[in-house]
Amino acid sequence: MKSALEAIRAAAHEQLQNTADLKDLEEIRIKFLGKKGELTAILKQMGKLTPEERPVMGQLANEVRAFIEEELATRQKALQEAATKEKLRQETLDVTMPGKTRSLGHKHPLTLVLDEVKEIFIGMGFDIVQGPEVELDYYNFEALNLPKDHPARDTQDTFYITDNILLRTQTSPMQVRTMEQRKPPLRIIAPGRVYRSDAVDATHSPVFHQIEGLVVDKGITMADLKGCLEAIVKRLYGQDAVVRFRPHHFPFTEPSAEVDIQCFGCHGEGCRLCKGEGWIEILGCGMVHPKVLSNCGIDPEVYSGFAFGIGLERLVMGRYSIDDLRLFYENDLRFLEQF
Ligand code: 2NM
Repeated sequence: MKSALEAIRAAAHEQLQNTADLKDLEEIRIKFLGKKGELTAILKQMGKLTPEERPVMGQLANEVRAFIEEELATRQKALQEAATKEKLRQETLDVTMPGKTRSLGHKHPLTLVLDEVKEIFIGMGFDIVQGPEVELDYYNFEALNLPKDHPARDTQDTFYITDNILLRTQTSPMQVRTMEQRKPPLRIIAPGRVYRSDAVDATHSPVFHQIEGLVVDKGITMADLKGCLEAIVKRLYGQDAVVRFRPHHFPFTEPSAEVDIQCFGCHGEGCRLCKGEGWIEILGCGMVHPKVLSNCGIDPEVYSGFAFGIGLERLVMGRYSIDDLRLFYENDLRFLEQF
């Protein structure tokens, strides 16, 4: 029995040295110390020993058990440490590695200039209003003094959805809606997308952007219109921009005018940029027609106002010397990245 116990001790020792993981270790524990294990099997034979041999063997068996338990514990600790170390090694973060840089997007040139225009108007006390692109015929035409037979209502230019629903051809329907809802004094601009049934070329698109403005109060005159618009034009094109007002006609304003700036290419001499004119048209404006005011519930005997419309694309094209409007809508990064 003594040699059997010694053999168990030697076998356990050798197998423990070769364990690769904690699972092996548990198998070895069961094999030697478990209920059906080798040591237990030997101890069951103790009854066959003489009374003199029994305590000696008992002690030896206890020694072997203690030896195996201690080696198991030592081995377990070593394996656990190795496992932790390996886990840490795998999870190591190299904080000196270069990061993955993301390229930052930026605003579209139309948005860039629109934001600037909004800031100028906000600084002058204007509110920004926005509203539907799908409009009623009433707001887009009728209320603006464009009766059913008016040439500007031509179905060739307007995208109709039904007889009285259409895609707005200007943002002035928002001026009408605002006049219906608020009382003067009013100072608003309505920027946004508008639609006209035009074929695409370098200067036309079926979708483009307008910034329309409206001021209504007691005692507003043509002098207010001229002063306000001249100030705005100089903020947009520079303080030495030369501005002129030229008589024009719009159904919703009376009198009406167009505003030109002297060509910055030739200073009025005439060149390719201004098509030999010396002047470049930049906006339309006028005193709000009394019929428009009364259509919106504002008494034209008490109040007067002026209104204007600026084409955003043309403004941006002038600002950055862009000669083809299609560039704004094609989303070619080689173009967009320049702003
Ligand atoms: C323009 C030119 C002149 C205009 C008029 C109005 C309203 F609603 F007050 F009558 N809004 N916008 C207007 C006037 C627009 O665009 C070239």
